Amino acid sequence: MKQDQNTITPELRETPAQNQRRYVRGTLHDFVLYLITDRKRFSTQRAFSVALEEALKGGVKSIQLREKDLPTRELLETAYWARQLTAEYGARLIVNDRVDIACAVGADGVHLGQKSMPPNAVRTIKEHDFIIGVSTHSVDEAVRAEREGAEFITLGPVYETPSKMKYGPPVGINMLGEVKTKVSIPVIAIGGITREKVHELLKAGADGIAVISAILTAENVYETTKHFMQVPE
Ligand code: TZP
Repeated sequence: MKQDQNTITPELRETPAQNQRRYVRGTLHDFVLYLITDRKRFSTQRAFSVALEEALKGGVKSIQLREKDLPTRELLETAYWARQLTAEYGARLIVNDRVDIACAVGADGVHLGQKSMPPNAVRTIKEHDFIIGVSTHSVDEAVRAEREGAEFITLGPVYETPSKMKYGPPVGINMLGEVKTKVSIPVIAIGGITREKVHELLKAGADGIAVISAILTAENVYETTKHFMQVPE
């Protein structure tokens, strides 16, 4: 597929050798912009649904369903719905933490936390065609996630987030650079990311960015998503 010159693609930022190693499976291209859900930012289910669909129309190719407080049955319902919606747009659906829900709805993978099952244990349940990402907050966690079989990691919060208490203090952009020298799986920056930060994150070596508020609370989710998919001038 011919790529737009201004589109964030790993190829534009990596040497061919690195590129071959990291993106050999192709699927991880979809994580250059990784949208994470938070239905509580919306007053109605309908508004939540419209926002996700606008983001998909705007070009996002991977969505993590992260609705940690939902009881299992409701989460399952939501995951079926999210699976259908993402499939309509040819996008990946990754379920936060719940390997069982991910398997039940035919999600593309799971995103594990530091207290979740380790990736190698998940792999014994789903051997093939199942992407495993891990949230990390330090160099040690990043290295361990890779050693345990993560296919990509998120690292953050890189910047201050409005809900600092929930996600911890910012790790800073320098840690991103350091992690990049220690792991060879893709590193997706997360936490407090706005469109203006994308350029410096890519320069620091991020293979992608993960976002909640900058997209989900945007006035125009469709245009904002499209804008995120373009490298700043
Ligand atoms: N993990 C680290 S920061 C964060 C998560 C889930 C939240 C990111 O949200 P936002 O609104 O993009 O800063």
